[in-house]
Amino acid sequence: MDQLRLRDDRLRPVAAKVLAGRRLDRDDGVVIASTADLLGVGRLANLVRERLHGNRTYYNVNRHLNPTNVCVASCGLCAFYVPWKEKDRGWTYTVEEAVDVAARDVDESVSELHIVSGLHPKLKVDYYEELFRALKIRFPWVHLKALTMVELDFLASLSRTTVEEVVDRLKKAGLDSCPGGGAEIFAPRVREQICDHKTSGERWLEVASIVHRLGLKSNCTMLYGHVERAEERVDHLLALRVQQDASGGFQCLIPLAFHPANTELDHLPSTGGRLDLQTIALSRLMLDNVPHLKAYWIMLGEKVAQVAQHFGANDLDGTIHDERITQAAGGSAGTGISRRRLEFLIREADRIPVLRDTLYREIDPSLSGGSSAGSDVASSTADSGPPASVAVS
Ligand code: V47
Repeated sequence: MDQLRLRDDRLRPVAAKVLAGRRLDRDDGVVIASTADLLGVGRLANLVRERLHGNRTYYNVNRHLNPTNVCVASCGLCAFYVPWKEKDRGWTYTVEEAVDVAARDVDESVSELHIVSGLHPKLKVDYYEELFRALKIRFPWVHLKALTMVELDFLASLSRTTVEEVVDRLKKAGLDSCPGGGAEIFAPRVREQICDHKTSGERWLEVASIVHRLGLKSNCTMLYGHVERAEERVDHLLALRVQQDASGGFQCLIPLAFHPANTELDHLPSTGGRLDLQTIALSRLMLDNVPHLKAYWIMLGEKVAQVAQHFGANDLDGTIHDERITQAAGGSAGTGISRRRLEFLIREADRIPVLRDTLYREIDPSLSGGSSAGSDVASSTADSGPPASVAVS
């Protein structure tokens, strides 16, 4: 206990539970979320992180693909969508166009396509079936991590069928797992202000349970740093924990730092490093049954994402070519980074880089080929220093 050098006495009973491997409760979470002792909670979260993953930090080689940004939901938090009545300002790819866009950055080194769209009122389940089939034909080695719980729910009602039927059909077409977006903060008070017309928190969790029951893994997220209170962050994590106890399919939590630019909430400030790190630590400590925690460098910035590796995170996500959601909201970290740069960031943070696939299976880097998207766009430079990020396509 002394080694933890806690400066807030309220953290002592929390630390006793963490040291004994016992589950934390809501009151513990509120203390962790509200204490001024950032380094104390960081040490506690790091203890759990090292218990689970030692000195390893995972990363992957991936590309994002957004078949459309046209969306009927009009969420206040989002700068990415174009409303249906202004659809000509946005994009909606045909299946062929979507495959061509993906092909710009997919080679043998890319193990994952992260595919999310707006809620487009004309793109039913058959569009995504066709898209996934076409992507699997063109890139058979690539894992398709596609469609949030919100999109699956929307597709089911648009196609006048059930989520079970949608998932079953999409699995047959090539869907391999689902990303964690759309969870935001489950509290109705918050959803009314940031994503009024979107799937409720309760329904998000129910759809996740269906996805897990049908044999797919998924991720989960928490969007913080807008109008939510500390207690609502804790309750969000506890709701995910209850769901994970029941259905067990979450592989990873990604705390997402809110970016206000170009959204209806642009009067709010961006998050600071303190809230970022304290939220990573809170997440690691409360969500004791989800194995992995991503520090999403696109939203945190490279440097905070590095420090986060000592506050509970054990993953940096990926090379992330062509990310558009954060870019639309004023993200300044850019998108698209080389594998070499990611490895540099991890080593410089005193962790050991481990290349993984979407399901957290280790990949031998020497067997992962490729040139453009993942590995070595910038490593052909003669110097041995860290290569710069690759420009947005
Ligand atoms: O669902 C939208 C959030 C999510 C903003 O599963 C915003 O591996 C910040 O879910 N500022 C998309 N966030 C990102 C996401 C994700 C990212 C990386 C990995 C995985 C995974 C999932 O981003 C949205 C929403 O929650 N978002 N607008 C914004 N202005």
